[in-house]
Amino acid sequence: MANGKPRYKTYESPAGGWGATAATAKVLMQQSVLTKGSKALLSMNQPGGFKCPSCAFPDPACRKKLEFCENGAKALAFEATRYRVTREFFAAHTVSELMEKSDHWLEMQGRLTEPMRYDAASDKYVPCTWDDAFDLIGRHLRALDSPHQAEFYTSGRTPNEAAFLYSIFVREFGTNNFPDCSNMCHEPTSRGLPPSIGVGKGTVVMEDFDHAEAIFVIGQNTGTNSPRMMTNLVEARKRGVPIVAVNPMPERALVRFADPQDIVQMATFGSTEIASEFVHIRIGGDLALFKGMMKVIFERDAAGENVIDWDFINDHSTGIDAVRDEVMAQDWAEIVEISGVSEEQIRRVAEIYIRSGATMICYGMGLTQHQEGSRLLQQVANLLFLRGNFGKPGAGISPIRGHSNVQGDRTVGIDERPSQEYLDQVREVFGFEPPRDWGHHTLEAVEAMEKGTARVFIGMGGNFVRAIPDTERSYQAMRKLDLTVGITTKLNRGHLVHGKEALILPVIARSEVIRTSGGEQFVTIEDSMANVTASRGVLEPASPDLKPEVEIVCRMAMAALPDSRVPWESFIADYDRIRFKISEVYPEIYRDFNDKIRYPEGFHLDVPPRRRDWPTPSGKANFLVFPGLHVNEPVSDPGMLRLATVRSHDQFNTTIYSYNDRYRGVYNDRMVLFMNAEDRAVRGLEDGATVTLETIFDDDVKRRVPGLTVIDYPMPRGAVAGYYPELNPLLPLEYFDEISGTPAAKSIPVRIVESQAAMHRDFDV
Ligand SMILES: Nc1nc2c(c(=O)[nH]1)N[C@H]1C(S)=C(S)[C@@H](COP(=O)(O)OP(=O)(O)OC[C@H]3O[C@@H](n4cnc5c(=O)[nH]c(N)nc54)[C@H](O)[C@@H]3O)O[C@H]1N2
Ligand SMILES: Nc1nc2c(c(=O)[nH]1)N[C@H]1C(S)=C(S)[C@@H](COP(=O)(O)OP(=O)(O)OC[C@H]3O[C@@H](n4cnc5c(=O)[nH]c(N)nc54)[C@H](O)[C@@H]3O)O[C@H]1N2
Ligand SMILES: [Mo]
Repeated sequence: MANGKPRYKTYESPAGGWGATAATAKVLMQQSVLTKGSKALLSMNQPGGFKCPSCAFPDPACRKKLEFCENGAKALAFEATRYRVTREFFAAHTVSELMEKSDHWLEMQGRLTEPMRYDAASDKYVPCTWDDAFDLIGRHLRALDSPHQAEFYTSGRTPNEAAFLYSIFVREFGTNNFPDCSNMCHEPTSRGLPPSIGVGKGTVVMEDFDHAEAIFVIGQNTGTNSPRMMTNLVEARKRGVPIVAVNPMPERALVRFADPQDIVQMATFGSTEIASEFVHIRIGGDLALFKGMMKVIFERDAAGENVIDWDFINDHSTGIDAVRDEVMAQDWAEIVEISGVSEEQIRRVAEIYIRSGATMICYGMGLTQHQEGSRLLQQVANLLFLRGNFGKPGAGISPIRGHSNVQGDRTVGIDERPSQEYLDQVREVFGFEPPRDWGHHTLEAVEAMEKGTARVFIGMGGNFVRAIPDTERSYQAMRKLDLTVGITTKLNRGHLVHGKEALILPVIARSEVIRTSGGEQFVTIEDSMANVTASRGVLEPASPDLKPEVEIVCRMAMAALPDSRVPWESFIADYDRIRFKISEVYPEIYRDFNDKIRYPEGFHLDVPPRRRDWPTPSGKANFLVFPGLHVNEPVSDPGMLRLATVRSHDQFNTTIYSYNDRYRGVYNDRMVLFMNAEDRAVRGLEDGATVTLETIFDDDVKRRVPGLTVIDYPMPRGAVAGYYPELNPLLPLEYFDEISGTPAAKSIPVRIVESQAAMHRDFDV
């Protein structure tokens, strides 16, 4: 539980500014790392230093100032914390006792210090040697009837070198079972965009912010989840570039922001208005908005206005006619009803788009986590095609990725559906025949656990059981396994919900020095805009008994594959050897990797659509039809509300830093439900009432979360929001985007089933 009384209060100041500076200092102090943390902050995102372990937004080599933000500092402070989880800690608590503790409490215990093995007799984790740990993993993996009985999860903080070796190890072992965090995140980008533009990545780079004439920020809480991007938005606004924010929540930083890195603005208490147009979209209303905008463009084109880039359309694209017919058939009344946006505003936003000679569309989980997230993104591409917004400065599509290396992990092989060409290349370079069939994504992995066909789960980072849907069911599935392994920096729920046998293997973190027999090593990561840079930790490892992720992968491989053809041992000492293999497997993008990575600013991986080169089957940019206006199946229940599960300002995914969400005015509470006052009133509820939410879904499972405090909040009618992961029990495992397998975590149909009058609480919203 939180310390202190829940408090709800509107945040009046601009986001960023002194509030962010104060918060940075406070978190460093709280983790008792003021001097150590401050020293490390000076190296974060600087050439020769390490990459921020928080989000995937690039850091420009050209900016001469400190490149970190409040939330990056938080991530670092919690990683560099003075607190330790030792063998004495485990001796003092059974796993059942630890299960009773909150996620926040677990996080606050600090860094893990040595490998631990679960002992069923005492229900405790007990110390074990690294040798014994690898031995146990090897034994379990070798005993399986089929390699497909193991699931190899990856979270996006894992650097390229470890992820690449992991992908080779698992394929030599014989499966493509690579559930990963991307499956719950930007998978609609990875699967939805290739049919449109030929790549599943964004097409913009940092410099594009300087040339954009309009920027859209859709379904993304920039000030919290990629705060360094605020600097780009502030600069663009100062140049007079219109910024259109599309969001059911009027996120504070997208309204007004003071840049903590801007000394003048800080000294004068100034701030910049960010969104020139705020589109208060209904949850899942974006498709209708995009269709409305396209309709305006097609109408005006038909009236003879020069609003479509016909040169681009004729030279580079195919399929516009079918899209035009479908869009023109949509009815304005329905577009307005489903989007929740007036026709007048849609026309205004379309006008901004039409007037701009170069538009960037940035988006986050507000677009991807819907039942048709992948096809929704194809409509974003359609909209961009109409004005030739690919392959020119200042224009393009910009998924804002989550984890700092989630994009890189996919590039170097963490992919449950690898291409045949890539597999041929693996065979060529490593001399074994990799498995050809698709493996499991995250939801399929859970299904295999439920059925009992999965026997072993290895988690390379992350907190699988808290990140996935249907919490209780997922816990049960996990507990059926023979072995669960958590390769990790911190203790989390994923280690407490475990198989019959279980291991916790603690790793050296991003900010820490990696020393091997070959000397000091660095790793590499790929950011959201396809820049690859080196990351070199500066702090001493939290304990002498930690191992780098690379070594852990190699030793798991050596234990599981005694007859391997891969020289695993050699990779442990010298990471250049791994990078050499990466350049062999990906000669086009990673040629001369070891040379290029030595440039202080790193290098950019080629993204063909930037050159108007389209690696699609048609060789063109494809306009794709997605009929209708619904990204989620309509639900006919008069009491239905659409629930978006979102992040607070003080969390990193399943890691809860505190119970506050400053910009949304919530303190000491995470069990809240943001709701429109009229939706509340028609249900006969008071502001501050406590309610139980229930999922509306056509199976027999009762999914309920009680104890949520209703807060009046400027949500559109019919839309509510609350926090992930607390609300994951409401998200059915079967409620996802078919194309990508991504859970529709932003649009869960729910109803209120029980309520209690408001308790006396400190309310001022
Ligand atoms: N500090 C911090 N940084 C992070 C993370 C973190 O937890 N903490 N997580 C990292 C990860 S892995 C990721 S993926 C990113 C996530 O970053 P975001 O994409 O910003 O993630 P969310 O907070 O889940 O919510 C996104 C936004 O979508 C809006 N939204 C909900 N439904 C809809 C809709 O139907 N339409 C539109 N247009 N908007 C909608 C919500 O109001 C919210 O503002 O951030 C990364 N960076
Ligand atoms: N309802 C709902 N569910 C969601 C989402 C949502 O918006 N709503 N978002 C989804 C998204 S976008 C994502 S990306 C997933 C996140 O899913 P995950 O990536 O699995 O979760 P994290 O909370 O980021 O993982 C945190 C853990 O990673 C470990 N860790 C931290 N640093 C390191 C490191 O350097 N090395 C190693 N080996 N381990 C490390 C620590 O033990 C820490 O506890 O959750 C998804 N689930
Ligand atoms: Mo994510």
